[in-house]
Amino acid sequence: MSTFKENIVTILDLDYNKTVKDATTVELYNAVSKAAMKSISKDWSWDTDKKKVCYLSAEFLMGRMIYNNLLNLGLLDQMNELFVENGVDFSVFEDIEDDALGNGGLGRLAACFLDSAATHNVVFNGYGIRYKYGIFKQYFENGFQKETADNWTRFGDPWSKRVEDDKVLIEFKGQSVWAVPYDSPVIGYGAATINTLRLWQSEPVNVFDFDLFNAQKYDKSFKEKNDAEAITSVLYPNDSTDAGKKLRLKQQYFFSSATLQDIIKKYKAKHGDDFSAFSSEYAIQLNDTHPVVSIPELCRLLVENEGLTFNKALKICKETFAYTNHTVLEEALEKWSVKLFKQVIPNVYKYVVKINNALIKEVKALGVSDEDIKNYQIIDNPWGGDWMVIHMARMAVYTSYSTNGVAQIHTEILKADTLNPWFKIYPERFNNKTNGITQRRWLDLANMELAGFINDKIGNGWITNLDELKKLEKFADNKKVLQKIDSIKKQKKEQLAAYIKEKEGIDLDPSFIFDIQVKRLHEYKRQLLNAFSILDIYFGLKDGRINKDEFNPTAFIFGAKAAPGYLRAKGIIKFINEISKLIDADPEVNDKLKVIFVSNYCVSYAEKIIPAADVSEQISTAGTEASGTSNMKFMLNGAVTLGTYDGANIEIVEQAGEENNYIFGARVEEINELKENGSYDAKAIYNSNPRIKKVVDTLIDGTFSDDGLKGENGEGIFQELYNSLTEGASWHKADHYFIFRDFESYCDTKMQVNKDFSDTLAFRKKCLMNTANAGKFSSDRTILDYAKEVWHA
Ligand code: NBG
Repeated sequence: MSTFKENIVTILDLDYNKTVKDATTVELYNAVSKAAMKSISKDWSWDTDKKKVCYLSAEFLMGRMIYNNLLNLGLLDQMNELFVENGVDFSVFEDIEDDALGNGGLGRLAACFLDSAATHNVVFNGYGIRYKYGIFKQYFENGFQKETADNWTRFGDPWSKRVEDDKVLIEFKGQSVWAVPYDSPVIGYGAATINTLRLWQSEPVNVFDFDLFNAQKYDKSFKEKNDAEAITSVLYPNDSTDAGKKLRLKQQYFFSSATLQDIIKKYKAKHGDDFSAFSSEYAIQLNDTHPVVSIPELCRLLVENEGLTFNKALKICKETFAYTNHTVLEEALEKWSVKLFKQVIPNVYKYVVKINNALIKEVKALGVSDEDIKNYQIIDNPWGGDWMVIHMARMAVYTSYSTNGVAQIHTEILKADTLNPWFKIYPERFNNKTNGITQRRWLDLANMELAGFINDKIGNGWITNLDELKKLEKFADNKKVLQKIDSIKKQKKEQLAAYIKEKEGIDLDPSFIFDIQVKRLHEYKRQLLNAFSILDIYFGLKDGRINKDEFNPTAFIFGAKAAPGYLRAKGIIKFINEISKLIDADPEVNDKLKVIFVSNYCVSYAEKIIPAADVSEQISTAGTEASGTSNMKFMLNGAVTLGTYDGANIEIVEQAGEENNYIFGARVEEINELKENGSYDAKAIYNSNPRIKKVVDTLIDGTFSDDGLKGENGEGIFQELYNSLTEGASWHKADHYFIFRDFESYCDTKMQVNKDFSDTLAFRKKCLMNTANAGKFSSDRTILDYAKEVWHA
């Protein structure tokens, strides 16, 4: 049999008539990927007797697949050999593949889960949407975020195969489309198990109307095709209008229905019409509320196509579905307008009504009073009048056997607050599964230098059992080891500086502290607080409050995309870019401070940024960040966390020790109290604290210009940000996210980090303690917990 290397050479020859030496990068990429696909073809199948977990998610943020797949297949060395023989650089594919089909932590979590499940032999298949354009590409113009479409398949898509035979019909009111699956292999480490990521693409039933075309009505002749393709054209289409909302609902129904039809078909091939084994054969995990329309859809399919009674169908749903909640933010808990729902999928709405009726009967029997029923109703009018909505989270909790949060504090908040009425009647359904990340991508691949060093010291068992890292603790006081860790960090910082120079054209001095905040841009994540603290340091250095000679030069690095319609988030990006400009132009401080907002932050960028961090900024208002997962990646790569007691930060500090991290700010209890008793007076703090006033006033005192970027009501965006902090807005009180409350303790703690950095080895000891205690945050642990406690797989 020919080897992987030989196959690459053959494919290049057959497909392109080229050799490794003269092939273009794209040709090489396609040949290597195809050869790898060939090597797994006989081990990759859906067939298994084990329990199958179906993970339904609107996002899968896979990142570049080629290196990871080759690593897991054990083929990376062969490729490298071939490349060395032919003078090709190992990292040639860095600019080839993009990571498009997700937005943030929720999508990246799904990708880490796929990797962990396949590595630990859990049958776990992902189902989602094959968007034509994934998340937009971001660039800056005069400090403003601009967006362009990301056509991620422009280099081809060698890691997937179209499965024509498995296409299914999806019916909306007045529109039918094909859902056509594209399957990608998910290869466990050591090729333990090969699972599947199945992404559905929407296609027309009739590609083209010949009669209309003949009649020279060209646009109309393609209408059906365009309407069908629109469904899977973009990730999270702008939903500020009804048309946008409709499209999102269509997307959700599209991939939910396609997936369920697929599962039923596979089930029936084995069991015929007897559905009694369905829930012991399949578990369906709903990743947030986006796929929750699956619940009434499964009822509908079982009743209308399979002839089950509604009660039987409902019972199967309750035994099959499990739901993960990823947010407590009110605006992110999806509620669909009944009117819209009925316009798009009236057939499914009928089952929502039936489920709602069953629910009311059931909770009444449990003793819920008529008055309290309103806290449970799936179909409800929360704003009064006849503006009826469907609460997707409520439907998910009712019609499933498990509801989980993604970090301990988050699960506690769900139980005590967000979903409290449900916890009261179904306490046994609630459980916590703290998120995790895969160490294969986030350490072994992203930081080969550190990984190699760890292997030398404690062996490589950590690659599939991250708890092994604990063995590093015995080196915590070993000077040589700490020096080595410091030099590896420097190397990663130099690499990042070189990359930033190449990508952004910006100079970055690797001897600076790298203080990094990378995540989606959102007010609750408080990038604005970080920006204010930088200004506070800036003014402090200028007026002598901070001693310039004692201050360790620091680079503050940001990466974030703002949702295209989220004006304040875009304003914050502009603000940070303005700060960067101010500092660069000021010779009094520019040898001490640097602010960089990298463009188009994505998985591949994260793989470069995270290993280079000294400080990980995790500064959300306590009680708002469900978990966070970048915090875990930073920890694993030996950065200290500068953070609030929020999300998984709490567990990180619990594992690695408070003395090795930097915690500041109000705890969730305090925030809740401030909210409840209405005693928080942001304006008063602003007026009485000159440091706060000084940095906040830069929004309006002419220090910076927003260059005409407008806010919600047509005022300048900096003015609007200022108002939101000092006055509030129609939908919230002043300083909604308690920036002023935490400002001073944040700045003080940041200065403490800066001071501690002077003692290099003491600082690297903290870093090492973080790496050594990151075991809990492997997604291997998370997946095995789900498998045992939720899926019984
Ligand atoms: C996000 C949370 C993060 C969390 C990820 C993964 C959504 C709706 N939620 O805190 O904001 O880490 O989910 O669980 O994207």
